[in-house]
Amino acid sequence: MGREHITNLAAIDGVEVAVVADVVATAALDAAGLCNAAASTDAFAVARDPSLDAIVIASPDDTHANLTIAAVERGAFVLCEKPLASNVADAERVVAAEVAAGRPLVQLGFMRQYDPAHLQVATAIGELGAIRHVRSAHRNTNHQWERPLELVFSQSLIHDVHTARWLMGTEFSSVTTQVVSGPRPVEHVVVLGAMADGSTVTIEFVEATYGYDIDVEVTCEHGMVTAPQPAQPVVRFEGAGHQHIGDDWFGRFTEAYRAEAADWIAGVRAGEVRGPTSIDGLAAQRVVDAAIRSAVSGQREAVSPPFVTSGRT
Ligand code: ISE
Repeated sequence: MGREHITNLAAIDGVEVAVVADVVATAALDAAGLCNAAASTDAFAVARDPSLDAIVIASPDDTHANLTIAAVERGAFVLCEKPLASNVADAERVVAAEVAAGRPLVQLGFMRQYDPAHLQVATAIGELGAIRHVRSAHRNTNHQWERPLELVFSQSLIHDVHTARWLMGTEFSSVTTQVVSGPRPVEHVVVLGAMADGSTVTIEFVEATYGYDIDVEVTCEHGMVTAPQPAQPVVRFEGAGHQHIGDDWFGRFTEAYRAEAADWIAGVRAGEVRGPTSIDGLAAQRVVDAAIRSAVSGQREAVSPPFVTSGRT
């Protein structure tokens, strides 16, 4: 993920990727070589370096919160990959550090908000009256390792939670989770969300074997919208027609990652955060927390209300 950000940022006029940090020295050198940057094995020193205007955090999930706090405490802008933290308490610490810094500094990598297909849905629903239901289907490429439910939620389903909050403009009030196990502990997850305004959400997750495939559909008072698949040629060959789907998020969200980088930089230059915020990260983390509790309890679980501090919600 770090290499994706380096490549996209280095292609923007006037942006210099100055230092790349990785605890593995050869990986740091290798990635730094993509953009003639310096290499470091000390990410905290880089986050605290006052000569750097802005920091991208694409390290392992459980380091996101402390690295973000280190950068925010010295007033640096941050683009942090999702999740904001690996638990609600740490996500709250990040928001508290940002509030103490006195202004929004953190953008969270919920890149679907920049995906042309998702943006077309957001525009189309504007004409169709109140939103009644969002369905987000996340078919992930089969991972090499077996992820426990907590990681499936914090790495994958958290995107769908953000999609629903962003498109619907309302918060989750409760969630009910059903998990299907097979050869792997988590094969299939379904989450039913009740939203504060009475609308509903279903999120479906599968560790698919055939490719990386994301669908979103929104049912409104006067109509329904589904996201188009990215345009691909239909190749007719040996008696069949084929259309490439892709097998990871880099392919599916290429445009989204580029647009995210460009918007983040434009925000940094203007001294503001334009994309998804730390509050979005915390809100999504709270939904994930309740959904995991529901998987364990077998009950519908309430989602804690949105964080409110100094007028920011
Ligand atoms: C992965 O970690 C990601 O970051 C992708 O955005 C997500 O769609 C995928 O499910 C995760 O495994």
